[in-house]
Amino acid sequence: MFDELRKRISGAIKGFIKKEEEKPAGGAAAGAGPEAKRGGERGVDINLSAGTKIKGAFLGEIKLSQKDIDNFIEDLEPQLLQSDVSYKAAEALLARLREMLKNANFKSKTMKEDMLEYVRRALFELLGESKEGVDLIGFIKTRISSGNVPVKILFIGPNGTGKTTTMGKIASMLKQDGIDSVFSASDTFRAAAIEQTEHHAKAIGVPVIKSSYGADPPSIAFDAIAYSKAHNIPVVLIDTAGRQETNKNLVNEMLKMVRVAKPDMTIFVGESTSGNALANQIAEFSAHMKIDGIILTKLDCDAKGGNAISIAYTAGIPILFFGTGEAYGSLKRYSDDFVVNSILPK
Ligand SMILES: Nc1nc2c(ncn2[C@@H]2O[C@H](COP(=O)(O)OP(=O)(O)O)[C@@H](O)[C@H]2O)c(=O)[nH]1
Ligand SMILES: [Mg+2]
Repeated sequence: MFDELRKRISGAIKGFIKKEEEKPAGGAAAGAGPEAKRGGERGVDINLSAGTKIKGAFLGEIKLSQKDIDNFIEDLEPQLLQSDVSYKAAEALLARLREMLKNANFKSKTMKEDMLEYVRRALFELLGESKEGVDLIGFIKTRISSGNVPVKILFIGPNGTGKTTTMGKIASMLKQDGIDSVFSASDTFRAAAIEQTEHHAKAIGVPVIKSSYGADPPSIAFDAIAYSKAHNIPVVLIDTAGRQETNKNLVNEMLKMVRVAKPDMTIFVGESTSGNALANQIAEFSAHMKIDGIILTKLDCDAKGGNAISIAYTAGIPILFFGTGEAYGSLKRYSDDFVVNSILPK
């Protein structure tokens, strides 16, 4: 989880500091001239070259020259891109970092830790701009206490991303808070999908409304909603079939589902491991229907981790949860803190 991103960011910082330390003294003397003076109103604007580093060590404070900042940003950018951070998110992050570094004073002893702290701050700033997601469980509780039930949640997304499993995780989470739900086994397309939904329903202890393979998915959702009303079950969780690509049939089926079930919330379930394809999938789905939130699954299998940042920053749709394993308990509510501290723990 985020391992590659963490390693690559730390590696870029270490490499940058090491490179600067290894600069030959001769080159340093030349570099110390104009670079050292640039923007030097504080008197400690020092190019991190060997000659000026003595001054830096002496003064105990280092200010990076423009050239040093440029070098570092150039080192860092490909590392971010290779960890699945999208170009747009990487550019935005680096622009913030660049501004921060311009005004930064470093202690020579804690240079590495200080640099890491600046990257953390830039990440917090970037994620702070992304759209804040609703607290799904809180939303459901508010609806229940105002008697506005059933609350209908629709799960959509490509094949195999974890829709059914995630639906189970949400049901389990609700159950822990004493809230009942009913499943609509509306994936009538994929082999064994109905049995899989029944398996989860049994394990969690919730009813499931099902039909046969090939049956009309919205009509099953319709029945599940009727069942919830008849049995006083406040939440209906509606599964759907995914396809590897969105196609016209699937879109029509989805639109019919939205018309019939009138979901209160439509959640896109996507795999964080699917790299740059994920942003396209989200864009394709949201071209046809309103997506209220994203659940990013398989973060535990995602060695790179950059997609969490890309999607949070770029999609314009909030991430509600991360799936971090196959167990029902492995659903982590999204927070900027969780992302930044998982990438770069303090
Ligand atoms: N490691 C891991 N596996 C997951 C996660 N979410 C789902 N899965 C697994 O992904 C596979 C496909 O999940 P499924 O719910 O059937 O996907 P669906 O086709 O979208 O309904 C199953 O083996 C799940 O156990 C997750 O967060 N982490
Ligand atoms: Mg499924």
